[in-house]
Amino acid sequence: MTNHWVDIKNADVILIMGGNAAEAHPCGFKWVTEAKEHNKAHFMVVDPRFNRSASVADFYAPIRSGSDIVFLGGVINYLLTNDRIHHEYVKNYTDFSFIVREDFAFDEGIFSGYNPEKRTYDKASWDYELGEDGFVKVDPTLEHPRCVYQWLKKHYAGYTPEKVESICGTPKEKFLHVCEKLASTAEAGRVATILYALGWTQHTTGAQILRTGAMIQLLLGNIGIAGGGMNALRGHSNIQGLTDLGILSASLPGYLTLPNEAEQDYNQYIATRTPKLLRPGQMNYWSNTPKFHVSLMKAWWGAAATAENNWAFDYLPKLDKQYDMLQIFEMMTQGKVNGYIAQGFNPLAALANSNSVREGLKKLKFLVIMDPLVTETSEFWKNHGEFNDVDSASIQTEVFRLPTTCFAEEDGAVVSSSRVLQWHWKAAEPPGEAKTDIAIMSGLHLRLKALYQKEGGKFSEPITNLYWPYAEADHPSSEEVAKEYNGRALVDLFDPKDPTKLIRKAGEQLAGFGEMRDDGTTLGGCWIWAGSWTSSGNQMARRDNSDPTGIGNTLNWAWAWPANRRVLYNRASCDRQGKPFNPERVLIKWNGKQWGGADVPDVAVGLDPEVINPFIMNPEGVARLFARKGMAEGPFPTHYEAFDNPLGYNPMYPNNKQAVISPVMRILATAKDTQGDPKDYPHVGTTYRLTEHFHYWTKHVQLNNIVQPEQFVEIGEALGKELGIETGQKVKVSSKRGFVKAVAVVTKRIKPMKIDGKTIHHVGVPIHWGFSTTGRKGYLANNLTASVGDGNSLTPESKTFLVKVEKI
Ligand SMILES: Nc1nc2c(c(=O)[nH]1)N[C@H]1C(S)=C(S)[C@@H](COP(=O)(O)OP(=O)(O)OC[C@H]3O[C@@H](n4cnc5c(=O)[nH]c(N)nc54)[C@H](O)[C@@H]3O)O[C@H]1N2
Ligand SMILES: Nc1nc2c(c(=O)[nH]1)N[C@H]1C(S)=C(S)[C@@H](COP(=O)(O)OP(=O)(O)OC[C@H]3O[C@@H](n4cnc5c(=O)[nH]c(N)nc54)[C@H](O)[C@@H]3O)O[C@H]1N2
Ligand SMILES: [Mo]
Repeated sequence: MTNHWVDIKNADVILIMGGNAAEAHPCGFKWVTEAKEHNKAHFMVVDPRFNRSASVADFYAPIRSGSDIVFLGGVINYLLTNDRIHHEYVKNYTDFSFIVREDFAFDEGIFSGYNPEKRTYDKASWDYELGEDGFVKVDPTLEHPRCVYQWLKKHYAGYTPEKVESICGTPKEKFLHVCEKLASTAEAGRVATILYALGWTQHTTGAQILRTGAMIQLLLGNIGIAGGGMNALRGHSNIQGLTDLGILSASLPGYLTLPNEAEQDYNQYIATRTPKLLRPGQMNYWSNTPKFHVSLMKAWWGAAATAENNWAFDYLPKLDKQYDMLQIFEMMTQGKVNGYIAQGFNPLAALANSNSVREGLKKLKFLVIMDPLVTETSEFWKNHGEFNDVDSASIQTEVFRLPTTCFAEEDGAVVSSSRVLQWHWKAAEPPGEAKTDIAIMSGLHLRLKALYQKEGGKFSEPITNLYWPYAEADHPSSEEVAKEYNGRALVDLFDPKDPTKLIRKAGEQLAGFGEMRDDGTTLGGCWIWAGSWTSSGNQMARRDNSDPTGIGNTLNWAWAWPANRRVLYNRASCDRQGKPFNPERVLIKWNGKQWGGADVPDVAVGLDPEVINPFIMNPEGVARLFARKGMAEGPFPTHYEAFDNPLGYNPMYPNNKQAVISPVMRILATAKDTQGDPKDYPHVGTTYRLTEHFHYWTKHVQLNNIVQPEQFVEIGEALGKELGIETGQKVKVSSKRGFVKAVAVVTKRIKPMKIDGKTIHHVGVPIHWGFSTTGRKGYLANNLTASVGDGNSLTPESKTFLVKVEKI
């Protein structure tokens, strides 16, 4: 979230699109209710189903699953053609006036630089035009035909209300209602928030859907504003912490990135991560990368990370590809993986295309499961009749189960969607042989280290030299690990401006990332978390919820990254002179001498408010409507159909076969020949959650099984009538990849849509069933989905696929 849960109460307009917060985030959803009650907020839901959130909304509009970019592109078109944008904000704080390179082009769904054989882009032309001084050329009059504003207008001109109706199935007047309500927040005194989750992310165009939402918020001047923002309602408890810590294949902690295969040279690696300024007088925060990177290397390898060995740069893997889960499971099916550790992860149930995942698991030599529970993955080798019909005797994979504790059985911090790190305390002793994840991982590490030390081995230094300064080597405490993330001084640190002034004594905790150094004198495991455990103690354990201004920021409750800031980019809530756009909801303001207010100011260096623009993480200082080379599909979000799609062509660019599906969609070998044909699979399937279950584990809990006892699928009344299916009857739902059998719920909540003249029905498949359960067994929803992913995030397309429904 750019903002935070409580801040939703400050919104005038709320759009939930691509999420169902009333169902999946019922506790945080109360802030939507607060906004409605105390702020008369207008609350809108756009979803293929009239879902639980829609049932308490002021307004609901249907949309065909997989078509959100048409809808949101249509909103951009509406805002630009009707001139409903926040002019001052857009002019000063975005790249509206920046000029784009002359060789950048777009034609019928494809940008310049496309190689159809390799399905990749050469992104060279996707850039601003630079002057001789190295800075981007701008045209403040906005008349230059290649300025971002003119490009935007041109790119979205075809995204008309009529197109939205015919491609998304959203009636034109409903679409225009959403446009009008969002547009009402272009004025400084009003603000809209956008709340989203998997209905946006789990598409092969997912990352671009989110971008389109963010572009709308920028045009409206709603980023950095109380009650505004782009707010990802995150999933698992602490999944925010997972991304913060970089537990993704290509990431390092704090959104630093691993080198790729071509980056063998340390200086080159650092140089590409410390970009040059693109506009005069700006400040690019990533220029601090070496301080964060070196502090991280010191945390991992201690004395073994030296200036001479480039701070152990050679110890980092250099990636030849992104080893995300789709990739690993593809390699597994090809017999290229010996062993796999599933830690708190149930891939057989969770990952797309379960049948292919199972084939991969069968080819492993060994599989380690770290989980408090038995899972489908830990039992993949066991015959469960129709639900997991395998021949156990033929499976050679050796499976080890290492029982872990769960969160209530250990101390630690959980990071919420709000970026708030909140400490919690152990409530119970673990049962049986269960050990904490830290103890298990430490045990593995120490044994591997001992083996390498005894027997030697190729390039063992990254393991044998790992810095391990914990009191009990086989069980570091949560406190020790948390303090390491924050960082500490390794020697006495003096003020760079006044070398006689001591700021930190050797061993002392750092106060924030501003104290990190690139000369090996500081250590810190996750720079964005610096400040969470300072010399005055554990900031995450703070529990003072006082809120002097009433805006909801509670700066003394736990601790938020970065720097305890509650609303990111809050500098953008004020004009260039530092005067709040909305004097009624002040986050920060400039009093002529300094910044102050209800939040930690997001300003770079010095206090001159007129010089440095608010988006200091970009070398141009402003937010990008033109994404330059940042996205795989192109600088402007563009509509493509899903891998499985009901039309077989792209109704936005009907004359171009290259642009039917995303031209850079990740299509795994395991997805080959698995694309569904609408002739065989005419309905649009989607998967989702129910409040009463949490993924695949609450089916071990009797109470949850009582309230939600049996697997079901939802179809609309029209489809029910067409197929002669009534509520309570058993149906089979199949895709090109597999099938599920379940009880039908025939509902008014799903209505047929007319898409480019063709009638389309949606079929809803809740995800929670499987065969490892103390309740009734069911089929894995992911029997239906394909091994394809978004070209940027590699997220599987769980939200749109083609199915056929039959009565059994
Ligand atoms: N009770 C409960 N709560 C949970 C979870 C749980 O398992 N149980 N899981 C947690 C996790 S890990 C996560 S990630 C979150 C997920 O939170 P959400 O994303 O809110 O949950 P979902 O139910 O997966 O999907 C949300 C909505 O997306 C809609 N949708 C499908 N396709 C499209 C589309 O193309 N466009 C639009 N606009 N909408 C579409 C679906 O109809 C559904 O209403 O929930 C978290 N909360
Ligand atoms: N078709 C379809 N597929 C989906 C989705 C969808 O909407 N549709 N949603 C996707 C999303 S957003 C998610 S997040 C995934 C969820 O997929 P998973 O994360 O694989 O599902 P969970 O059942 O939550 O599995 C987490 C496991 O962690 C264990 N666990 C709990 N606490 C601890 C602990 O402290 N330590 C360890 N080691 N283990 C612990 C639990 O017992 C559980 O077995 O599913 C994804 N798959
Ligand atoms: Mo999730």
